[in-house]
Amino acid sequence: KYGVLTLGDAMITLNPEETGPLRFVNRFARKVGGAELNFAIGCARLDLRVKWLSRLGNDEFGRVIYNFARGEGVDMSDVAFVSGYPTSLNFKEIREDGSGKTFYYRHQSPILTLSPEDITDKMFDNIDLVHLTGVFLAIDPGNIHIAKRVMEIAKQKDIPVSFDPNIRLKLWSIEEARIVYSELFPYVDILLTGLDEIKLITGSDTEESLEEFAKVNRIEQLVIKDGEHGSKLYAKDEWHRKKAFPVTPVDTVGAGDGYDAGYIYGYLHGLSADERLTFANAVGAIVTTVSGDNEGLPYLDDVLPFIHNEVVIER
Ligand code: KDG
Repeated sequence: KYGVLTLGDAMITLNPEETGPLRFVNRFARKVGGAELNFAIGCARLDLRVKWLSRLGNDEFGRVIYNFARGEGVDMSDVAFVSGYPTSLNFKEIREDGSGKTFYYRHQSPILTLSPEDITDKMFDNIDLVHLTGVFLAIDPGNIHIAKRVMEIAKQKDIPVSFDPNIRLKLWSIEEARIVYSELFPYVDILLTGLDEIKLITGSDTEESLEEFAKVNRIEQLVIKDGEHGSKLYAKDEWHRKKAFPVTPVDTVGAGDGYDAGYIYGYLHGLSADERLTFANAVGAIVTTVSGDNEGLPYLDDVLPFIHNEVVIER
């Protein structure tokens, strides 16, 4: 099995039991979220080995997240509980079309206690790819030093690095984000980004400017996600495009993380560029059909029948 390392903050997600503006919602289901943890769960369900490096509050909610992730088969050996930093919370709003918004209570996140010295060489043993996202970077200005250390060790060991900017403008400004991203892009081999995000970052989303951006930053694979319109990849001077699968979304939060897991699965298993896009599109689409940030992530056995539109009979 291929091994993946990721790191980031997780939180208790309060998923609304009814759609509409948050201020009118009275009932919530207690779930678990966090971009990098969603990604890790996505990888585990696709039968990859995955280690999620993090810190959790030494509290009841920290235990919920720990047990949940462990139950999903995520390697939790580099997760520690810290006192004095409550586990983060996220109240979600879901609109009638399945689109979501997040309301964070994560100003004192336990991951603030993580420092570059906590990153050791040993964590990279048997790792075939490292994946980071911009959510981790947005939480604290100092996190860039941790991200850089992770990416530098990965480079030394010849481990490819994937990155999803995952812009969260509730956590930092686009100006702050741009500075941090520009320092990290040169380390990135595979960039997985939303079309709207890359426009925010570079100021343009024309294919010409994206090609230039990929060349300047030596990004080997530039993957552009565009939700219901599908996704495309620029690699080796060529564009590949794949349409999205038609689904009726109930909750789109976490679809991008699922997409990333699907793409990385395809990359590690040597799928062709077109097959990678199709596989990742399928994983992202399936995620949107289930309520919750990661509940809808498919198992490996679910993806191919979905792609080929096979009816699975269960009785
Ligand atoms: O990508 C989905 C995540 O964003 C969600 O699970 C939690 O908002 C979240 C975050 O910042 O990680």
